[in-house]
Amino acid sequence: MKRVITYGTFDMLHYGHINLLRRAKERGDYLIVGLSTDEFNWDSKQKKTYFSYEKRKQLLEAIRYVDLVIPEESWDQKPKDIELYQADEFVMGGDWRGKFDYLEEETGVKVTYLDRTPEISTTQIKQDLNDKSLVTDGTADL
Ligand code: C2G
Repeated sequence: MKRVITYGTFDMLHYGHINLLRRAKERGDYLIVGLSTDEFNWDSKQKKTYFSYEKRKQLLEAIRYVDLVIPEESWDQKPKDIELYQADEFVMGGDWRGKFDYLEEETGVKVTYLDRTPEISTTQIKQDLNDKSLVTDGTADL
């Protein structure tokens, strides 16, 4: 069984996240997701998530591509996780390209970066939701 591992915040889950998880799962048989805790997001990524860790975990566990969700509490837990969960491949979106190459030397895991899905991000969603011009008065133009 080929085991794949990836990490992220996955706040306000959208199709860019789903595309990443689907392609990560396609590279093996079992997908582990290291989900950033609320504390890690705030302390280490200065991110305030819309959904709490428990809600984000619930959403991820409902996705058919995801087999196990574990907490991501620090930047440097990856080698231990790779060992503990016997991951054969580590997958991240292309915005992280090069940042985790050290894992290959340190653990022997195969490191793969997949292209990001263009034009969608949690930040973009928040900006669009703040854009009043996108808000209709509820009367559809029939
Ligand atoms: N992603 C993507 N396409 C998008 C948006 C996100 O492929 N349009 C990918 C990211 O590249 C990442 C994953 O989806 O691989 C999760 O994205 P985030 O929730 O933004 O995760 P991030 O904040 O990058 O945290 O230790 C690693 C960090 O926890 C990654």
